[in-house]
Amino acid sequence: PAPRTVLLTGAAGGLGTLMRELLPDYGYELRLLDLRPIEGEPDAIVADLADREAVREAVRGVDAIIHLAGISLEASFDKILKANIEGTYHLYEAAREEGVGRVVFASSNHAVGYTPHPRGDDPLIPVDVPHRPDTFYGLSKCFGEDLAQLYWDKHGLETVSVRIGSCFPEPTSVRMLSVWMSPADGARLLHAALTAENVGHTVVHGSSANTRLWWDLTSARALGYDPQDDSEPYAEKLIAEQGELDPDNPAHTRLGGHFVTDPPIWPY
Ligand code: NAI
Ligand code: 15L
Repeated sequence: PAPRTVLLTGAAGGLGTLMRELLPDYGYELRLLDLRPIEGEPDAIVADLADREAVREAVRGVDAIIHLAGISLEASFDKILKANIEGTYHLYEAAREEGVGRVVFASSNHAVGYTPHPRGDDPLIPVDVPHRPDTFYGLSKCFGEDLAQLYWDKHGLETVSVRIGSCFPEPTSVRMLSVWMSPADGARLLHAALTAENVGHTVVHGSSANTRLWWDLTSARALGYDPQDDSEPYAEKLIAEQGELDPDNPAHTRLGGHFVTDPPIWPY
């Protein structure tokens, strides 16, 4: 049966806030979890993914989990290790112990951020390119995807790993024209990932049907995702303000954008 009660981790964050508004329209009852309290949501669970007992209690009785919680940008290895690597492991252990059948994992383009994006007639980036993280942050998303594969193969716990491009109300850079996912398409994709049958562990690219798309949406569409939005109406203004992408700048030619060229965050 289609899931009804869904735990949304990271519910206080940018994407969590957007999805809290949009997902109830699909009939879901959301249970919210975040480190931070959420204004106007007194029932939200305030817990750290480091707290295994709290995480186990939070997953008890839900039909599925949308896992957005974690550090969403580059940070020191220690911080990434705790929040994204150990935190995601705790969540999967709790899901296994409580018999939750499906996780939708917020992976990221930064798991494969060093991948060059297509130019001219090059084919779109397929979903099975090798992991090529551009940061410790991206590396933690590689870990999450591999953890998802392990829990499917060993325990039969299904996951859709969504390598999200940029999900914000509007694209704000020329790069984002290629990887933007409108919030409405984000909700469509999460709904498809929650309801498609027999997903095992499936990796999908998460974006709208952008005119300047860099990656292949085939595996996302196979879940039933039918994106309705395109960043193109924003193109003229953004290009006038920022210029075209520079073919000699890796921050413009690699999928991960500036994550590829930003200085590392010390201490490691
Ligand atoms: P965000 O940083 O706004 O939200 C993340 C939330 O997770 C925060 O509210 C934070 O308090 C919570 N959190 C962090 N550590 C936690 C812990 N140890 N225990 C419990 N909660 C914790 O990030 P955003 O943009 O909402 O992204 C959500 C997820 O989607 C993240 O996993 C991010 O890596 C992923 N993602 C987002 C993209 C986007 O375009 N917004 C693109 C690619 C991936
Ligand atoms: C991400 O993974 C980040 O969480 C988000 O804040 C954006 O930076 C996005 O990628 C992006 O690549 O634009």
